[in-house]
Amino acid sequence: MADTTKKEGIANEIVPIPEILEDGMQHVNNPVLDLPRIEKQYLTAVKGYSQDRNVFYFTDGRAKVEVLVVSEEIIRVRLAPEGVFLADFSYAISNKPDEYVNYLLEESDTHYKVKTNAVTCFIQKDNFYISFGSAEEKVLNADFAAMHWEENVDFGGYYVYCTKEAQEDEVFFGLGDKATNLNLRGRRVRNWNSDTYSYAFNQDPLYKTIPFYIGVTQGDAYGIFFDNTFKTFFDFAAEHHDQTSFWSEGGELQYYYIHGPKMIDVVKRYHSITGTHYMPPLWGIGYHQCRWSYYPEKKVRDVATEFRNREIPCDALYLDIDYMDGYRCFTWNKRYFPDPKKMIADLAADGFKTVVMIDPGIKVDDQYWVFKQGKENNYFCRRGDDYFMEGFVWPGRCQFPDFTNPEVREWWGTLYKGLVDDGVAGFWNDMNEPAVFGRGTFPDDVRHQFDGHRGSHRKAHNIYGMQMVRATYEGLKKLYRNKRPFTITRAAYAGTQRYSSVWTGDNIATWEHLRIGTLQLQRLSVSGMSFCGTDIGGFTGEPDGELYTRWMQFGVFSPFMRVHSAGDTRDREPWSFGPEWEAICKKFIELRYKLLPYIYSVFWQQHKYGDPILRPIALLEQHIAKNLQREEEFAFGDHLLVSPVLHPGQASKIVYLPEGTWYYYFNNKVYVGSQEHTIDTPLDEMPFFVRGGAIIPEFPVMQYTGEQKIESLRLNYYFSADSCDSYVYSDHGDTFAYEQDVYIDKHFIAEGRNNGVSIRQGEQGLYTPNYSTFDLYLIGLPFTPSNIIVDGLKVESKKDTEGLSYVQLDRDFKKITIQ
Ligand code: MIG
Repeated sequence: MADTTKKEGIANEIVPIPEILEDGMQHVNNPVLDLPRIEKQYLTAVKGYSQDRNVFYFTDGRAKVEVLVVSEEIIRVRLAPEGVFLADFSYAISNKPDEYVNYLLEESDTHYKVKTNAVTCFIQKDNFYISFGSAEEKVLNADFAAMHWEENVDFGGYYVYCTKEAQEDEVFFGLGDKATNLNLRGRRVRNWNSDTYSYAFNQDPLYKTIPFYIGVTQGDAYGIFFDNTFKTFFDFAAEHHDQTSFWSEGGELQYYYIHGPKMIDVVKRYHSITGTHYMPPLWGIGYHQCRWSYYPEKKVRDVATEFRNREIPCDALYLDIDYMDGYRCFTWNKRYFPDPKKMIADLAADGFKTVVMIDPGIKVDDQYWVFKQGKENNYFCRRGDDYFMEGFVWPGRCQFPDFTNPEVREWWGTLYKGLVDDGVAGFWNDMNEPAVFGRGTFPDDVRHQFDGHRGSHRKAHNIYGMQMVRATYEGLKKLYRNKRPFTITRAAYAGTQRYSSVWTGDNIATWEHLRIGTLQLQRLSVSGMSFCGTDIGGFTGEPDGELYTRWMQFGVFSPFMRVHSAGDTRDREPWSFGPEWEAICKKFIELRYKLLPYIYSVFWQQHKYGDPILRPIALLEQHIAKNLQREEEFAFGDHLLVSPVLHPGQASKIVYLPEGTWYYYFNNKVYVGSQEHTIDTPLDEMPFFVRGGAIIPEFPVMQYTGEQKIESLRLNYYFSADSCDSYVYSDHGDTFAYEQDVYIDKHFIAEGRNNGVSIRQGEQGLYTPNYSTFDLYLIGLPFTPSNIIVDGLKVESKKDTEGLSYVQLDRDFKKITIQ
């Protein structure tokens, strides 16, 4: 694939310097700006190499390239233009290279090849082009030009560039939070965390930076993670149909090639280096009600009472900035909340957790303990000339902790103690792009400690929010002792999943934004941020009952399910739009609660194995070209597939179902996969399907998680003449004991035939579940069962209060056969 004749083309190409890309993704032909052009420098021919265990260094005489074997499937490349590498430090990476990997170096006349059991990395001798492929040397990703750089006259260092071939059929996914189509081909995007109130379709950048993409060509997928915290840019065959480039305003050209060829494996392997989500507390995946802001106390109590009176399940109520005293973090407004401890305790007794907001801006006020401590200890960020970085945010004049300093993070973690003692169960970190009124964010000259690798805000901007929520999470972990914290952040960098869930910021109450939300969450999920949600109903503007309700339906299948809205909007509780809409919202929130044991098991798959929670059709069927373009259908975990309704008045919609058989959830009608179907979409239903062969655990409807003890866990088996694996996970629900194997992951292998079904059970983990039996419901059997054998003994089915038959099984059964 690498073609040496192409190099001249690149050298003459007009490559816009990054500044003129400020117009974002809708960038069309660049105006030719009258700016001095600086010659780019390219790697030349390989002159030699050296090896140090799993690291290879290649040189062209001056520049050096490091090729590091991270694992059988992952290879990292770094460029040092002058032969000196920067310190090997990353906030994104959580795991060290695997030292047990098998690899070797092969040399031919034209190439060096670094080979593992899965990947071949080719380094072409005459031009230093680097490419990657399978062990069988099928190339998947190849340089279009040698890695290059350009002296950065503005602030020293280099702009660094990597240009790769883009294949004719290639499509691109990932990049975290981009409000655009799933396939990024033809797009130019950049990463610079930004507070983007009321953002529009295609607006870029937004709040988060995840410089990781997945390419799929000829049905094979690979990933590239460009671990660089400076402002980064990606061009996916936009400027040139046959090239994909990524570059940065500073830092090192350092990227990971992540082998597939299955897209889901690329995502899992990306997680293997950047970490997965920790298990959320069970209540964290229930339904959450938020707004800007619920106050005073009476209002909060009224909302809670309404939920319980109307029997609409809810696990958490949020307090936005107005709970604070003059927007001072870690304080209470005693006029609105005279006795917060009592209020929180009363809410807790009624099954509500309280979540509160914390911002990074600390009010400049010598009477305020947080400011005093920060000032005394020199914890606030300073400008290049040593003056403090000051800016206006909600509290007025503020200074900002340098979360890139480990000592500051430690301190920040302790500040939560008071609120934790008051009973607050979760924390929401906002404005951490960082956002500053008027000027947007910090000026570039602000200095950061960067865990000892000092740098300006250019380097630290994109990880500021991540380090804030990291400080929050790590502090809470100590304060709650063995209890799991619950955190949400708006800004993020790759790896933030280790510390928090995320939401997509200030969206708008429009149908278009409902659609954008479905794209954002699918994209976040394949970019390593599976625990994500939108402001259900839209943050700004006013939804009508129909939009609110359709969004709630999508919300059931959002990993994080929270209604939220701006301060100047009308009421947004599930009952705010009248009884007709309330009934449907209630039905769907109840559906979330029924599905909780399934959803929780999917979170376990994410935590333990790195599986993305939401899976676009492209990820399920990457070998079918047409499916790479589908955006509306997606899977939630292994077995559920949905296609949210995205238009007002929509009576039906065409839904593509992947291979297999699928049960329409609301009436158990069976549809054959690998084709499109027209599905009716009455207001109180949505296209929601269960995979034939699956076993889906179900809870009874509760008003909040843990309200009732489950004696017998319901399992719904959806027949298929096939074999299918299902997992049902449980643990304490709120402790870290799962890290010591105190959990139980039940594994069911169901095998269907036209005249019989058998289900075998296996398990992993040491936890004794609360339930002692299973109630197994058999859906869609093509025969009438006459003989049920459990571990060699014949049993009779039972009838429930609705007259439906089920089989009760000991939770430790080994095998059941139904004929
Ligand atoms: O300047 O705290 O995105 O969820 O309600 C606005 C008030 C600050 C922005 C967040 C939004 C939150 C709001 N915040």
